[in-house]
Amino acid sequence: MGRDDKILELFKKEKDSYLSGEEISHLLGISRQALWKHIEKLRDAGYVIEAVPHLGYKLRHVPDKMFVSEIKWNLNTKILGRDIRYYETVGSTNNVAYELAAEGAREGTLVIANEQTKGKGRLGRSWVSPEEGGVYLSLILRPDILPNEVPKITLVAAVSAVKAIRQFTGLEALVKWPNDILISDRKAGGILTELKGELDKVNFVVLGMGINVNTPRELLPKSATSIKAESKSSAELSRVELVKIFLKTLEDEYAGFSKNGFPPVREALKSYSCTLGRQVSVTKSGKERFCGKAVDIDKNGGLVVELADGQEETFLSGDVTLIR
Ligand code: BT5
Repeated sequence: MGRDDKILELFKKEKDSYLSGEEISHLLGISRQALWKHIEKLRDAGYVIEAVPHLGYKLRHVPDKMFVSEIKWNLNTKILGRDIRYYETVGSTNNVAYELAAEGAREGTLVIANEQTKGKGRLGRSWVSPEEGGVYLSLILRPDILPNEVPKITLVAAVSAVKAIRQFTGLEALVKWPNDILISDRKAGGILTELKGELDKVNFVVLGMGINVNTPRELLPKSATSIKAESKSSAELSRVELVKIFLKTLEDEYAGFSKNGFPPVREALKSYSCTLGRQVSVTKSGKERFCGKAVDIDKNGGLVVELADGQEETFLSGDVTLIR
């Protein structure tokens, strides 16, 4: 935790009283002048910090910044987000998390950014990640599963994202198999799961998620939306709160998956799916195209599609377009 984060933590712990400059400097082991510089930096970031002579400082307003101390404040997870790396701007949080994981970072390490300049989608596609508006995060996981089961982690995350958005906003978010989060049939979020492993062993998984929270629609691709655009209120939503709810939800779902396996995830996925029962077109590896009706999610997380000739085809990966 950096000094700014420590100062914020002190303010929040003592939110009803003033903290003297002397006290804070002493607790942090820094000079009054250095403290003043930190206070100015926090003010520049949008924090309103009142300074009253003879009384000291008091925090009056907290902006929606995804600083480490903001996410950690009252976060009730045990593993996810206990170690957090925050970036104002980064290429891709997935790439940073991948490097950290390769260096041995522990399970649950969270990499989060205010903006991505090279946000990644699947298959070399890009993820539009403008500053302030969205959540761009990656988590390092070290699941005890085989590499061919890793796509199930994407589904665990998709269920968690939908549950978190519903809890946070009341909006009817749904999963478009396998990795899209839709609200009113428009894409509001996406998941990118990457792994390092050998044939029969997973070294680590990087679970990346992007959610458009306050992002103005004009900055997004045509078919996309944001939570704010779909909400009735014009108020800005707190990305920090959403992240905390998501981390807790994912931690519970991930623990459930590790303990009970895929069946409960499959049931949840089916109930939150906007794919089942619809006519779809599925593209495999960006090439072959299949059209039919999505009829089931099988026990491995695959999408079962009934083709025009009545045959069923199961897809373990692919891109789905909803036709009607
Ligand atoms: C995804 O890929 O949906 C996975 C997106 C994962 C993004 C997160 S952000 C944090 C972490 N770090 C990263 O670098 N990535 C992850 P895919 O299913 O391939 O969808 C990509 C397509 O979604 C694009 O080709 C666009 O059509 C569309 N798209 C791009 N940006 C979008 C956005 N912000 N909102 C909605 N749709 C978008």
